[in-house]
Amino acid sequence: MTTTHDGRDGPPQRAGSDPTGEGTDPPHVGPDPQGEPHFHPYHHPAAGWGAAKSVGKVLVREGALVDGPRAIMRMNHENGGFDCPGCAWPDDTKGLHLDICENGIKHVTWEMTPKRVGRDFFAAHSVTELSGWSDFDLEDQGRLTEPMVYDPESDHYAPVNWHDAFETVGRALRGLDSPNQAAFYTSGRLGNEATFLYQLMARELGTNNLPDCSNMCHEASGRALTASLGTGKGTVDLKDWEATDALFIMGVNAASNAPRMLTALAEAYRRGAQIVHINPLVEAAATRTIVPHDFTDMALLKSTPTSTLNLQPRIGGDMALLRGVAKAVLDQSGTDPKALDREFLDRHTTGFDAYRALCEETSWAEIERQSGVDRDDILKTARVYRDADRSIVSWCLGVSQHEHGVDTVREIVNLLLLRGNLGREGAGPSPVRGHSNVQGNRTCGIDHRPTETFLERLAEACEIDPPHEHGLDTVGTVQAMHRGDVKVFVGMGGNFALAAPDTPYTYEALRTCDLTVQVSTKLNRSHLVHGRRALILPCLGRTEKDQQRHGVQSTSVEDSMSMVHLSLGMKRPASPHLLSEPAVIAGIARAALPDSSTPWEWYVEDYDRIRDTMAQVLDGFEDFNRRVRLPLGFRIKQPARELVFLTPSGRAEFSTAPLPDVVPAPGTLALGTMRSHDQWNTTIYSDNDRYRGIENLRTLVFMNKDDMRERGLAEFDPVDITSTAKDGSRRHLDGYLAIPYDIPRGCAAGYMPEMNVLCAIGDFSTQSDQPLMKHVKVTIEPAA
Ligand SMILES: Nc1nc2c(c(=O)[nH]1)N[C@H]1C(S)=C(S)[C@@H](COP(=O)(O)OP(=O)(O)OC[C@H]3O[C@@H](n4cnc5c(=O)[nH]c(N)nc54)[C@H](O)[C@@H]3O)O[C@H]1N2
Ligand SMILES: Nc1nc2c(c(=O)[nH]1)N[C@H]1C(S)=C(S)[C@@H](COP(=O)(O)OP(=O)(O)OC[C@H]3O[C@@H](n4cnc5c(=O)[nH]c(N)nc54)[C@H](O)[C@@H]3O)O[C@H]1N2
Ligand SMILES: [Mo]
Repeated sequence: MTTTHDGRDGPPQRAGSDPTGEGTDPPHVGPDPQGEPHFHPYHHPAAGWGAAKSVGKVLVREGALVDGPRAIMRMNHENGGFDCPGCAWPDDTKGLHLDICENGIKHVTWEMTPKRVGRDFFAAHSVTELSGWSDFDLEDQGRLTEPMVYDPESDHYAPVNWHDAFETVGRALRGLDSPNQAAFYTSGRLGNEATFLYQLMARELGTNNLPDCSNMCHEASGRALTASLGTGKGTVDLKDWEATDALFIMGVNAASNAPRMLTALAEAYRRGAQIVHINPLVEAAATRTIVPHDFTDMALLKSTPTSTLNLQPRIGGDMALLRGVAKAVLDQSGTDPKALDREFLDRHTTGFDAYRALCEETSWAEIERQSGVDRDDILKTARVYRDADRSIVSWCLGVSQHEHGVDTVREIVNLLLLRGNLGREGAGPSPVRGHSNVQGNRTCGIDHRPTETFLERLAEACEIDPPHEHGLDTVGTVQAMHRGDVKVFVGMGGNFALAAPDTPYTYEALRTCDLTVQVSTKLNRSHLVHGRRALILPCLGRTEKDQQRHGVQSTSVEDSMSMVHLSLGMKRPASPHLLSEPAVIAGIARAALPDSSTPWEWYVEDYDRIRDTMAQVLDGFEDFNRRVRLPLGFRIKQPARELVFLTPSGRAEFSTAPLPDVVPAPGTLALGTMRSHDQWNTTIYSDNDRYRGIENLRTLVFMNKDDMRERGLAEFDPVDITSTAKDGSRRHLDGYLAIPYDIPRGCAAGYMPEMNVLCAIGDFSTQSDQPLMKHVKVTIEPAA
């Protein structure tokens, strides 16, 4: 790739990039490579000194050597710190003071950078020019400092005061023919209090158009758990992880994306628990780790295994694999009555006989073919499951982002039910959520399909008349914008342009809008791919002090295991012109709803007031203000954990879905899109993927060596990738480099968000409406 650089104005312009921003070239996401691409399979333990070294580099690069370590010591404290804005893994139950990880540190430092994007920057660079920069370069400019409005005459963003910015949004919203012409996106970082105000604003306006990142993430898990158990969340907490006999870890790259899970895995191994990893790739968490906060281990380079068995199903093969395990357990129950928990099945479940019959009918040949795993290995897994008194199944996107994601999560529950692995210590389903507060967002009302009970309570407590018609999710919003049906888009955090599927289509959709509003901390692609009018509204990050009329405010968040606790920022804000997210929402709400009787400004003076209202509306938030101030916060009651099932039958319901056909057609491959180690969704820290042995390369595709040989490909050979959508349309990424990798035949993998170019907008699951980001049907050929 050729680059030119005049040495003055920031990052180089790339000959291959698209400076008009109008074309459909794949986005250039990562930084300029720092050298030749390298691939050396990684053989070291996860975390440990490799992680420590990487942290050191980030601290130096961001110039945060003084503040970084100080902030890190305040992160995830049981009292008075801020919640790590990284992943949603829960804090240590013992209130451990150094339960931190490499990627959490990168995340915090990223927010605390001393670099700034001010009005001079926008005056110097037009939007057209910035459109040619990589996403890395955009975010690397630092923190946004004041509200900016797009000026089409000059093609530059220009400063605007908050009052006028709010009035611009207010006027646009007031001018719509219907409130359903607006959509309000949430990225999972938003705190609970802001979340509540945000959904209140949307519903007071009259729409349930509340798309969120969870529509691309764990929508399937929520729907499946609701159907099977009556509530859409996992039932276990970290204490259960500490007590369990067997952990089944499916479809998650924990060492990169939930690194604090490594501590739990090492601890489980040391006490003799079985740990089975189910993943087409043997990820670093499925090998061994050096626990980062265990100073002796660090000093002695002492690593602990984090796996007792690894299975590599084909992409999409999990459901068949689970069915096989269930079939084996049921077979065994013929001679071994203890294989099943009969009493549990009789008292708490329904549909067992039909499920048993279905397992009996499903042949081993079909199970082996669809899962891509040998019968022997499935039997081995079944033995682990049978021998454990208490089992936990944990999963993430490798399970959820599929056509049959809901059926697969329900199959996980089916398996757990067979041995009564629910409602007791050390047992149950445990989804690993993504963003730090994505679960809290849903709990606090970000839901395009709200329940009637929720709406009734909201109506009563807030004296509004909320709409009952379901709203748009993420894909629905993109399609509606594209048709011209949604004209105002508000992004409360996140990077919608790049995170959503079908990049060129999503770009067109955003460009069709009358107004796009992005509430953000850093410059990103969604500011450059904008509507006819556009605003950038910069806000406080989680590490920063949120001073309001009644003093410094804290916000609450909910982790993957339903623990709600306070987060208190302590850093001086990146700029005196930043507003908190609740204040931004209140400003928009007042401008859009001038006669609203909701006390928007009064709420923002003191977040306790928001919490008092939330306590009236949300189940499990009774006495919110007191309980959230307990040292570790509180756990939201999960009825299924108490064996109370809010299902139609009042019992846990077995599902009996047929196995889907996931075997790729001859000549095609199933491609999964995923994160590298050095990125946070659309935020890229470097071109390296340490645990997969990759340096200086993001435009790659991991392939099985036999699939490569069949196509005449050698390591680093350039390839063209073509996806075929359900509707037959084709999409391309050219010039990617093939990397031979330990992945089952017929499977391939590469990085999001670049590969969203291959994901057709219409290719979402009919069960969950989730885009099929882990199962893209592709052909891969030597580059033309
Ligand atoms: N550092 C860091 N942490 C993060 C994030 C980040 O970008 N960076 N993102 C956050 C967010 S929003 C989320 S949702 C989570 C995502 O966390 P992950 O779910 O770990 O995300 P991915 O990188 O998409 O990795 C998917 C994993 O599933 C596997 N997989 C792919 N297809 C299949 C399949 O068919 N079956 C099985 N069993 N496995 C499969 C892949 O090999 C890979 O290990 O992480 C959160 N934490
Ligand atoms: N192909 C493919 N696509 C995917 C996925 C995949 O696996 N494959 N995964 C999907 C998933 S699971 C997710 S969650 C989405 C992620 O989608 P998003 O959540 O939309 O994207 P992020 O990259 O996390 O958003 C980063 C931006 O958030 C802003 N930001 C950071 N901190 C704050 C804050 O405190 N407040 C505010 N207001 N803004 C802040 C910054 O401006 C930053 O640029 O991507 C989805 N897209
Ligand atoms: Mo996510």
